[in-house]
Amino acid sequence: MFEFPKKMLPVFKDPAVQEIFERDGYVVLPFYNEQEIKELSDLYYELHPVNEHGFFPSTFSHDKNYRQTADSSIRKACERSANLYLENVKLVCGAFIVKTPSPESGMCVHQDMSLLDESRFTGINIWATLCDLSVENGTIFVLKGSHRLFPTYRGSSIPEFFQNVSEEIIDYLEPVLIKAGEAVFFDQSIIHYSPPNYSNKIRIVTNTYFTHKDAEYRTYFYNPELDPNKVEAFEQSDSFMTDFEQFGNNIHERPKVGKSLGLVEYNFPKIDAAYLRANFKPTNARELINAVQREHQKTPKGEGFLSRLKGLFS
Ligand SMILES: O=C(O)CCC(=O)C(=O)O
Repeated sequence: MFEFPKKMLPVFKDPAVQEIFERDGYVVLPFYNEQEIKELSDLYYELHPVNEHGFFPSTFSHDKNYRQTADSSIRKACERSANLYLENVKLVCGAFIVKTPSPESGMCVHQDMSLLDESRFTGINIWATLCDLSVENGTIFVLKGSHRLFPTYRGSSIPEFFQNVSEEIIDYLEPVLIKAGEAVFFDQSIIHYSPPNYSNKIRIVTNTYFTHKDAEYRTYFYNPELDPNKVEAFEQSDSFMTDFEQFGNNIHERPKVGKSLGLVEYNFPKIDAAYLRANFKPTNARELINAVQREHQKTPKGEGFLSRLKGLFS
């Protein structure tokens, strides 16, 4: 089992921003200017596969050209602001994350998969929006401070420490209500969630993953039959995120790429509802989400509604 570093290697130039990030697991900053927003929106409409629906990150696309062009163009568009705020980092992967209007476009309560040795390094997403975000169009919600509850190995084969209380966690989340051009920089180990896009417009954000310049990629896989108390570590290349073909596919299987570094001990932490009550203050997240859902049921918008309407007239 590993421990978090006593002191995170700083990546923000401004110590005050670094402090907020370390304390809360996220920080909101202005990011894209109007021209960058326009260029990225145009690029999305030029590139995106027509059959996308629901929740769709470009990293899940089977179209390698889409994945790679989105990656290089988004990383380039990020450079101006990244240079303003960050130091000693590498921007590893850029992607579009799109939610078409649909009740199926939500993303469950989760932490992102481990991509590094987190005893030394921190993986950070710059989740930057091209449109104003609201609870209605499916903004992100975070569990403030949850990035430091337990050191974890994360991947689709590894049980999550909060899996028995995923639903209850919603009562403690904070919505991140950011405007077009703003970004939330969040630690990949923070617990987060985003409800469906119940508006009548597509929601497009970009996500750019970065880390300290010296970090190397690691992923982790759990096969209890091999050893119930250990996970297998893999060394991966920096192009892992754009080249990995198993994302939207056979993600639960042992990675077909990377070099196995062998088995490492893991204590599989677990929390319950009492733990949440003792450590977090309830918020109005569920009320906000339910209000949008009730409104949608009264006056549905988006794909599900349109296809039902078409069904009535065809
Ligand atoms: O884009 C969203 O709504 C959620 C993104 C997310 O949860 C993720 O990238 O891990």
